[in-house]
Amino acid sequence: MGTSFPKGFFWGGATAANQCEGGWNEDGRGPIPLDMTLSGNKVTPRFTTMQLSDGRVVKVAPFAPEPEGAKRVVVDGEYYPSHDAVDAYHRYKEDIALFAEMGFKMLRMSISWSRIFPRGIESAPNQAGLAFYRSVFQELQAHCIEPLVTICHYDTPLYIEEELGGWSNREVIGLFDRFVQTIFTEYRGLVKYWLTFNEINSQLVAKTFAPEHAAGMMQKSYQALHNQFVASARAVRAAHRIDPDYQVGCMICSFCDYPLTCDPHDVLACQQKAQNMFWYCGDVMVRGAYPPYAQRIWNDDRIELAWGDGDVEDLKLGTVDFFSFSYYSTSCVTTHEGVEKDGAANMSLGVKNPYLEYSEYGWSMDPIGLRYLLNEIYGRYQIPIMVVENGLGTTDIVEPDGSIHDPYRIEYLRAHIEALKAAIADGVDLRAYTPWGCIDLVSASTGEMHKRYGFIYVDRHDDGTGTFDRIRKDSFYWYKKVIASNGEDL
Ligand code: BGP
Repeated sequence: MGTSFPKGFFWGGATAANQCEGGWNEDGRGPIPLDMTLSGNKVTPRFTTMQLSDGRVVKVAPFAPEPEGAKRVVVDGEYYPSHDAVDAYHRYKEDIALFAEMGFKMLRMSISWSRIFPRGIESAPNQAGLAFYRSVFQELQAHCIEPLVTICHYDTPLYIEEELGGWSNREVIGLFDRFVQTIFTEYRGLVKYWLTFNEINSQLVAKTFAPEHAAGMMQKSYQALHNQFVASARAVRAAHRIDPDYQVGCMICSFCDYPLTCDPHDVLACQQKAQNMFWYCGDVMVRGAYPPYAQRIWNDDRIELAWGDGDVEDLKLGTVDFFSFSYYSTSCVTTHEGVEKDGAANMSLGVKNPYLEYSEYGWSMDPIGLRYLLNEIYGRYQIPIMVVENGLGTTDIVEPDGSIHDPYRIEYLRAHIEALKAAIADGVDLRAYTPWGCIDLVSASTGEMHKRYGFIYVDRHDDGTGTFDRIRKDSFYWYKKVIASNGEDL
């Protein structure tokens, strides 16, 4: 092909605090909604246990409206995956040593907001929380691994969600300001790359999962998203003020779709889905203003956004330095009836593509789509890009001799790295690749442990048993070789 990965390319992996740390109530950390949510079974995403105002305890399905006045509660004897997760809070040094052994140049990780501000509203940060991440960053620095830090990865403090009404309340922007300014000041010299919100567009899927509650939910979701756009833009401005070397990116979940047929209705529906679910966020965060088609979206969903003084200016002046996204699978869009839908717990929300193979979780595997999407994004924005999540979530088997053979994972990642290489040859300015769950961790959509992505296996199981021992899978040795050859030896 001629073109290869550039020198200094950031090979690495990605994690998130709530899915790997555990230590949910240690050293002053405050709870987040996910700490109060039960693991579901294989096909049912997590339920939330809530106490009604009359004292009764009920389980509330994902995306269902929460009963008035109900509070999330933790019930004795039930298993909450985030409480211990894979115990990275206590084992991060061992984990970082393993990442270094693979040759990682970058680790995408997140800071748990409620370790720093337990309820989100305190006027002074929790020193133990600050010290924890300082120690993690120093450990990474000692191993020459560059952190890429997600500031908010699905873990807004519970207090903000329950008492303040979450992100649809504008006040939260100010609380986020204080949080980001604290960490930007604290970690100067230890961190350079930041992402504001993980998969900021994911809150838009509620409509498709729960159409019966769509009206009120969408008004709330779009307002919450607007407030996050403003908070993110203000964070970019604060970062550049505090340290001109800071680079801040957006992080968007890739809804990458194809029209199922060449019926123009399908083609138009596909274009509109991409605008609604993907470009809507990228356009605001990269270009600094809502795109013209936003008006169509607001009209369709009868959205009326409340704007604050200064929002227009913040959005305009707080555009991101680079674009990042998660990529797992693609989907199809059709206006025709009777076509089979994608698998459960799959955010792509489309119909099956007859040309693709599917994982056991019903996620399509489409490396060509990655090259296609990278070209689409770069053609539109022409700013550096990082692919900060990608991978195959599946069951792994530990052999009697302790080895783990995962050729399916190697095959998936190899094909996707080839697609990255092809996109670079197409002219895309790609800077980093951090596959998801580089060490096994709790699944976001199912709360399971046995949906594994890692190069490193963790002995932890769906019922909460296990030793937390770390074991190198075959893919560990393969990825090490890939990194050592800068993507040549696949
Ligand atoms: C993304 C999230 C991650 C992660 C990943 C895999 O949407 O940003 O937090 O978990 O998906 O999804 P899952 O864990 O549901 O397999």
